[in-house]
Amino acid sequence: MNPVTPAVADTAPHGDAVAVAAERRWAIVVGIITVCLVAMMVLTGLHWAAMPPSRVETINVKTVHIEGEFVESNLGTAVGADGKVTVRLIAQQYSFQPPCIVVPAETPVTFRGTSTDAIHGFVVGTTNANTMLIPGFVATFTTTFHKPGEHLMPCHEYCGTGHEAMWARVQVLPPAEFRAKARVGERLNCVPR
Ligand SMILES: [Cu+2]
Repeated sequence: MNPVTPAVADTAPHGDAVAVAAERRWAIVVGIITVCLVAMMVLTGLHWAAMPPSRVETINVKTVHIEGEFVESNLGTAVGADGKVTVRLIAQQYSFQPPCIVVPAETPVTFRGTSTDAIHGFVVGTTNANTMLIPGFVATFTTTFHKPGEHLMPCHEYCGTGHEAMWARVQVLPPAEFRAKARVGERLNCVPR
């Protein structure tokens, strides 16, 4: 009499049942994940359809260099009479103007930017400052840099053969140091002269 045979005969159907149960559990998990993803797509789609972007600001790309807000003398960091800090910049193949941007820490900073040629974009280091720059449109957002320091600001939209060399620097200064440098009506940058 072989004692092993009945044991094998016993475990074989049992093993099948375990495998089937495990497969069923995973199928249910995958089904739940799929349903959640589709629900997210539908809900965000409906949400954005119901709430389009609140503002679209256009600009004439042919005259952006020679008149209006983005002429060269107006680029850089401006401090308004009300103390509000605005950074104006232009992206073009393959640089940002100004290539070194100076901002205060712990202060809301509004960025306004556009592109003169292709689609560009930028992200400031590991902060949440991040936008696309599209010819003919003004991109704007307001953010606060919490710590003084220096960040790299690379172009993050592939814009041509020089894309990888397209970046600027952002210097975040302690608020007092920034205020000491800033004059109302002047445009600040940290480009070495
Ligand atoms: Cu670019």
